[in-house]
Amino acid sequence: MKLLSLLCMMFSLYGFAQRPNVIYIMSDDHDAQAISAYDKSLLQTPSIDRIAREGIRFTRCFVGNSICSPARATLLTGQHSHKNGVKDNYTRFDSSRLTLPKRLQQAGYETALIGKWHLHSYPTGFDYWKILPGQGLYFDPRFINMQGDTITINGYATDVTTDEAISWLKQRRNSKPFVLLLHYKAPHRNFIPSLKYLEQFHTKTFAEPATLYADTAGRGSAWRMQTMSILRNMKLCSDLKVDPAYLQGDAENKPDEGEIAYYHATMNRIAEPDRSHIKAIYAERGKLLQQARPRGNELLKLKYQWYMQDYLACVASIDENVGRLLHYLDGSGLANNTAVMYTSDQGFYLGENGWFDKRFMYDVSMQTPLLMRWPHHIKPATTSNALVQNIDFAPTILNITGSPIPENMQGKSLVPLITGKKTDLKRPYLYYHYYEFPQDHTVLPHLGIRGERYKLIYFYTVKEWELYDLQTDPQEQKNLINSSQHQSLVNQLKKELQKLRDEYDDHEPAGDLH
Ligand code: SGN
Ligand code: CA
Repeated sequence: MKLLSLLCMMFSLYGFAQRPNVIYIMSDDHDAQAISAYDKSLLQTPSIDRIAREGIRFTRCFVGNSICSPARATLLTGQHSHKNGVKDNYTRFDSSRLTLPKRLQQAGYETALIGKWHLHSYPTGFDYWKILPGQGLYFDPRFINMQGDTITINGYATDVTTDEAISWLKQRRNSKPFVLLLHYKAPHRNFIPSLKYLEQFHTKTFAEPATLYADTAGRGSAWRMQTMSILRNMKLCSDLKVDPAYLQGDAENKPDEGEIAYYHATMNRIAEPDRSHIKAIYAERGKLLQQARPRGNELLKLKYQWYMQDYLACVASIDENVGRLLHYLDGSGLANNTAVMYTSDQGFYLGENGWFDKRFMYDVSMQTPLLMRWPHHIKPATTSNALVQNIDFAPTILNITGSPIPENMQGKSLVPLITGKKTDLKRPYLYYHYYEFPQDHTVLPHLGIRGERYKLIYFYTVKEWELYDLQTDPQEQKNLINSSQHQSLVNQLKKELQKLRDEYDDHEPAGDLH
């Protein structure tokens, strides 16, 4: 390995640099607000921030369908959901498609995928892969390897997934450049931190978002129907790990058998002595509930804090592991010629509107973090406010590797933005289409466009439109669709929406949208 690094360094010194490598890191449900490069109010993420400090941070990166499998299919194809066939989490990805990794292989790259996959078919186009089945497990995760065997690797998923990535990098023997997709399972629900970070976070108190206690009065059907409420839908036992023993005498909060079984199964995966320590911390939550019997907003107040403690502790593990990976790149001589991207499959509600989960076209869940470092190509500490979208990721990776971008990819390369050649992509509106209903949180299907200032949304199964002015109302609390001053804008935006539907060739629902 030492010899290999020495050779790499000699090649770059003498200008025989190989084509660049790319490491694409994608966490699951990691909201930008939980990255200190975006927002310092919740936690510090020094290692993820380092990518931005030495590279670029996108402040307006969005997805086209804010949910897991569709985002992953978009990464592979550079296409919106209606084109790549994966509109929801239950659809199998057609693995015979000519995807990003296959195109990279054709271009002479070595390709690898480690971590969450969630596309139901086996991965194709990767020289190496090791995936977490389904959503994956936090403790002692199971992986499916290329032989089709399911193996258990002891440890905490975020640590283990990073170990696997570093050992793949270490054992590489060929001289090809590589693209590695590293997909963390964390911080997906049910949020189960490692003891180290639970100990750090369980005593912290976090500022409440302004809309934590928002209610549904005066809101549209989709808002009223969603089941993303921390108060009503986040479960005490399975989500917040309150020991069911403490809830037995509380008729209103008594967990059902399924939840109790889930709680025990989850805890039993944690090896001792950590399990006992973790359970002791969570027992405190149970004791508090047993004594205080909080209801309504008082209960929400507690649930929100516990949610944040667990979610952010999961994020802290990711940050530590991103640090480990960057450190390995530094030490191995790979850092100089490797572009590193950090993103998530979409944003996530951290209590705004009283919610968790994603799905909605509102900015909280439509936005996704995007940070990139590529030494000698990206000026350190650059910020881009350009409207970019996850359909752009595949074209960007192809462009970095010097490979052609095929016609059927609907996104654009971000390389002109990251290298400072351009400041925007001449694409005034981004397209969005969400489908999955009623699973898992009864969010009605909708589509729409997002521009610099305005967002138009159409919940077509109930024929309800929404318009938001993101400049005066960034939290999207005031639907302006019936405002008389905005009617000509509404008509113009409807035309823009139709234009984008034609351009992207999306004809569902059929006919004109009224
Ligand atoms: C699970 C979660 C849901 C979540 C979906 C999809 N429930 O079903 O809250 O929306 O995954 O998530 S849980 O009780 O199992 O945590 S996604 O990231 O795969 O889209
Ligand atoms: Ca997700």
